Amino acid sequence: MSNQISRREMLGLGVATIAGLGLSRDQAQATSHAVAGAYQPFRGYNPGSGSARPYWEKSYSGGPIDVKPLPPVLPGRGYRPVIVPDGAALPFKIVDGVKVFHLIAEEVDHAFDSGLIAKCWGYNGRVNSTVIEAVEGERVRIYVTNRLTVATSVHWHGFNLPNGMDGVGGLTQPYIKSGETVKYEFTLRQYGTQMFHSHHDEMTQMGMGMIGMFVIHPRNPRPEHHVDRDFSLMISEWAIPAGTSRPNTLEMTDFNVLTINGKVFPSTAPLICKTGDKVRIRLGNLGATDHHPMHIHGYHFRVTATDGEEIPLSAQWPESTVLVGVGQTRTIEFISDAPGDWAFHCHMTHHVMNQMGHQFPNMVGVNPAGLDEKLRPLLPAYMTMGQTGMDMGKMAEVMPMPRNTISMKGAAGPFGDYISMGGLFTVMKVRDQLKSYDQDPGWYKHPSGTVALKATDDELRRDGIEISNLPLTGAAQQVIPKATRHDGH
Ligand SMILES: [Cu+2]
Repeated sequence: MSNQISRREMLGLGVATIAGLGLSRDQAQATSHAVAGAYQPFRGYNPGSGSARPYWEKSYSGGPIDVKPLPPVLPGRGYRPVIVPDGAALPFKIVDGVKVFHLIAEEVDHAFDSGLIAKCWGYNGRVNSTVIEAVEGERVRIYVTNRLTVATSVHWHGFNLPNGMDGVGGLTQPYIKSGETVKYEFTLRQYGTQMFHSHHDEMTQMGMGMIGMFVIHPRNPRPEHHVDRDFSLMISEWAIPAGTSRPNTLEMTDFNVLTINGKVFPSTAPLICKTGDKVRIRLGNLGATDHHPMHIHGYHFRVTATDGEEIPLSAQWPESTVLVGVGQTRTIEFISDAPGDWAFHCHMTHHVMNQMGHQFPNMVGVNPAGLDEKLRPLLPAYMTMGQTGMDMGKMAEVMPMPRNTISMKGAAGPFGDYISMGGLFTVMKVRDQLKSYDQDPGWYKHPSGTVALKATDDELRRDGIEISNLPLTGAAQQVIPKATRHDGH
């Protein structure tokens, strides 16, 4: 009995909780159908901030639907627009106090990289990188014109909205048929990083590129909402066999093109910051199958929002890798106080490869001496690959590739060596001085003595590191023929 709460105690607890929130029983039981006048902006979960919402509330759907919207806000006036590397925000106009957008679903010849162009589907001429931006409390009207040859619909992912605006083709609305224009309209009763995507034949349509970010800025930003750099990055994955130019949306596991805002490294635009900036990166994942542990070098960040909902300061996780699952958004924030060229990438090693990085026999550790010479008379372009791993960023330069194909990875780096990365990889460039955020500052110039370089003989001698007498151990002992061994055995 001592471990159980009696019914009387439970009732007492209920009354105390309701009293603590300053609500009457009637208010606490109010439903979303109650009309509540003008929309009340959310003032945050943090204690002491005069929160309009209790930490946990009965309704998690944004409260009453029938609220009077608040006036529209212009970019640069009430909010600072997000930065969309390799993309852009959708333009809007204001008609009678409503923000009006026009989304156009269409086929796009999309360049993942200068070497790979494919017929994809997207919105307003872009693939994965058209962002809709608005402000909490606004009324938005979004016309969707379908210029595809098949029906579609648009789902507003993570939104608290009337059911008939939810965009599930066949369930909450008729399809948007080819050539038709459909009108969505609702009031934004929340803020945060949300997304939108086709919700008809998802496997095909999302796989062809019909996804995007939808950023809702807070109506009354608190000081902690201010950032200097606010990046919006949408992650996706594609199966485009080498030499072809149309994504294979039937593929379920073997993706060979992994993108940030529709681009693969080295074509992903760098994230340019000044030393000391407060940086926010909004990450969304609407790929088919894979979750992506996105990792930053040189820093730890705080995860400040999940699926667009803010995390109270006391519950924020410090991390250097955040898992962005399919259908999720994660918002991370940090101060860019360490200058340099910092890698920011998915930590699944197969996700930092481009095309051509799969479907070869495993040759690691195999000595194929003479094999290439023997086979060349039969197969002039033959080259055994992978016996020392896949350190072949320059492959495109030394072997012929099918047309419309990008090499599996790699870009010329500042030291003459290739950066052996592709896919879900970008570089955050932090500089003490910047001419402009819009201009790539080039490679970082490291202060003298701060780069890992080949050790000198003097250094080795000083620290007693013997190289010439190193006994061979483990695998090296087994692989290297006896005649070449120098350890006297
Ligand atoms: Cu990944």
